[in-house]
Amino acid sequence: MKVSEIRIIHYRAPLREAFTTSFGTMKVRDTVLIMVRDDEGYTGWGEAPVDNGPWYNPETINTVIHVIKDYIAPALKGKEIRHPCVLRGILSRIRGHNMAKAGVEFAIWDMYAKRHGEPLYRMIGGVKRKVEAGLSIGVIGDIDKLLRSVALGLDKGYRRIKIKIKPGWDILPVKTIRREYGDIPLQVDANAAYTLHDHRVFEELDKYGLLMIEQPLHYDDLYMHSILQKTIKTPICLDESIKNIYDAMAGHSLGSYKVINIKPARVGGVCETLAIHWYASQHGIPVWIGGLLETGIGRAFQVAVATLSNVKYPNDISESNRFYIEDVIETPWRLGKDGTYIVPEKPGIGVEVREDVIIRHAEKVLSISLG
Ligand code: OSB
Ligand code: MG
Repeated sequence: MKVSEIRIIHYRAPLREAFTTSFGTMKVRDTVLIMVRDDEGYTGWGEAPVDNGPWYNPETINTVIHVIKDYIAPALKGKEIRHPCVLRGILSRIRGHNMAKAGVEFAIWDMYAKRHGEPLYRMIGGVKRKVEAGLSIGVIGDIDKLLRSVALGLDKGYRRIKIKIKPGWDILPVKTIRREYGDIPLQVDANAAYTLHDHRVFEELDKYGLLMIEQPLHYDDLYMHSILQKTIKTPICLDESIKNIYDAMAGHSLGSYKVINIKPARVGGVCETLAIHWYASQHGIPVWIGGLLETGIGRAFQVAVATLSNVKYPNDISESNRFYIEDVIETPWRLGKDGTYIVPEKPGIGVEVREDVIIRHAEKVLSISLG
């Protein structure tokens, strides 16, 4: 197949509830949606779930639009794409910009699977028919509100609770949740808010039987994490620090982590996700799929990769209506009572994209013809 058109959409929708991490608060969701069309008229959708600034990773709305328009689109012009993973070769001159690459790769995967009349999860070797969801709760800063959110999450069936922590909001919330809700599956995510000087916080957190501590130290670090992991028994899970298979290999050799949170968009797409997933599988390292407040389109890719065999923990895949008043897909993601999503069996990502909703919330639409 050949890509004949790429449409880049800056999508902006208010969040139903603000989401606070150690690096900031998000009230409105700015993201980039991508549509591709091929020479036979098949289409596919993807999402580059960036933020409105370089907060979670270095990319922004404008860098994603710029890199797709000025580098990715020209590189695809006239190229025969036999399989979505040949994109890694075609785009290899472009260093970094994983989310821009992922957004386009996702759309090409959706289109490729539709051409083959197969659901995406089966085309990538997924084996699960249902995927488990966990809830990620932001830094709330109020114990009563936090406890209500935990109760609500457990009530909805989410299979584990993750709370965001930062200095000053770490031990007390964990201790209180343990006191009120006992031995529930619980983990914390620091989003790189600590240094090794804070080792006492981790020694204390180590007493609460957490499933894992996610990204405690610097977002690019592997070495300091390896030192911290030696001093605590709770597994360290890396998120920000693992941007590709090379980071995964280096971190494993150093002993920096025991679990990986793979966000397909962070690592540059489904193909890199597969590489990391199978590397981890061979080395006995469990993984799970992380999220970035994706719309229903991005969630569909999370669901597809969460069907892989070495995904061993619940994934950060929230229901559509948790963050969005109206999602961009026809059957919004809804959790079953058992805390799982049923994996769509329809071709491609298996959800219908609602262009009417997208147009209503589109800040900017750019259409590039490669014909
Ligand atoms: O570190 O996992 C993270 C959201 C925004 C930025 C970073 C992270 C998160 C989440 C994901 O915790 C929550 C979700 O998508 O449901
Ligand atoms: Mg994280």
